[in-house]
Amino acid sequence: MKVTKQHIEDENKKNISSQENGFKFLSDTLALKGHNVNAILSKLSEFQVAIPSWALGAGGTRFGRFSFYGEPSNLEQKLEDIGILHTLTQTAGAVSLHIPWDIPSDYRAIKQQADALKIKFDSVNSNTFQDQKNEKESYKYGSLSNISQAVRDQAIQHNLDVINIGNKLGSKSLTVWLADGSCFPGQNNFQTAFQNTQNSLKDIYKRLPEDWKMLIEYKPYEPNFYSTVIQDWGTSFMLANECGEKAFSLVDLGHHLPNSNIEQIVSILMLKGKLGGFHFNDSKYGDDDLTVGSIKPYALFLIFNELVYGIENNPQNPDLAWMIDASHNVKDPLEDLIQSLEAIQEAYAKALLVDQKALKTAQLENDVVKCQEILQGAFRTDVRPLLAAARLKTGGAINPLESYRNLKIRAGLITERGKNTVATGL
Ligand code: LRH
Ligand code: MN
Ligand code: MN
Repeated sequence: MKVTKQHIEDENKKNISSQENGFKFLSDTLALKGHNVNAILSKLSEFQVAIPSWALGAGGTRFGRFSFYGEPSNLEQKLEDIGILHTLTQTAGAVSLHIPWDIPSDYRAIKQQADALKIKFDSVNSNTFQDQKNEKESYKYGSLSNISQAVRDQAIQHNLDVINIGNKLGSKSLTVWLADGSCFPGQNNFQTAFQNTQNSLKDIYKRLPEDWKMLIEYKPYEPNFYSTVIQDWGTSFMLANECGEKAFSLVDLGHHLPNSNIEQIVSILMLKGKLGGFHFNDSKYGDDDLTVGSIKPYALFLIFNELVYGIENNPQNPDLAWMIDASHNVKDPLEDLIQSLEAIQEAYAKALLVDQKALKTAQLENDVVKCQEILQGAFRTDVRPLLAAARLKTGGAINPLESYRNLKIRAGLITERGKNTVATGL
């Protein structure tokens, strides 16, 4: 299934006049307020988010999984799906692989396919939270933190293998998320588990290629329900500092206890030059992996406000690896990802509209009301014509979701792949 230039042009003809009207009104209004609309459009076009190879099939819970027809069943088909997303949205120019779920069988062919679709290989993710076929040791009681040196060695070697795979594809970072922890008080010695993890991460870090980064993800609970070794940003930050200057924290929006002030975490990590990557999703209760912006769009905007501030003011912080880490049980995964990409661009565009100079002045005057007005003024702006204009500039669809449906892409995928497909991964 391929979305052609012609498809998009035909689709865009249907929406072009309302887009032009909406864009003219918005860009005139923004220009009057002193915004450089072209600069905003360029920033939106440049902002590319990696699609995780595991989010293209229908997700599930431990209570069941309801498959979605026409799901990709191998890496080639997953790249095809990301190609469709990227052609429509012009925002999904990267893929993030989870190993061993998506090991390429033919590296040259996969690279060629990705190049043709203009998809880069972003961070590679290791997996020591599941036991793999033919492996000697089990991760039941932890991986990098395990009390057994043999288990730790196996987990370290897996991470080195993942780096090696990523290297062949052009990836430049390794993302480590550990499920390690304990289910009951007394099960683990906190200090031993932490020290083992630190030593194991340092062993991996020592073998990281010169131009690579290591991104350390944290999460307070699940699958362990009493303690998690890398439970929060502070722990991840400590470990990154211990490893060295190429190690960073990775923030996954769903990996916080309810009501955590994520924007403040983002801000301070950037100040310290230690924010390396980002997993987008939304959450109501925990690590729900819901569509980005579907539950707390204002929080997402505030997070982007800090990201924009950090990108402008914190040269000590490197470029970030952006990825969507969402999945859903009841939606077409591609439609879900289109919604997430739109929500990310929307929050980014709104954050770019924050008048940072006026905000600083209002802060210096302790004008609390004005500070709030400045942020909410940007948040309340309907920026959708800006997003569509940015997409149009590079050949994308004015309305990706509508075009996805009009072009009957899912039906095409079902015809090609059949009804009873099962995606690999979670
Ligand atoms: C853990 C996580 C991590 C994994 C992915 C599958 O909850 O967010 O990023 O690699 O989910
Ligand atoms: Mn994640
Ligand atoms: Mn998660």
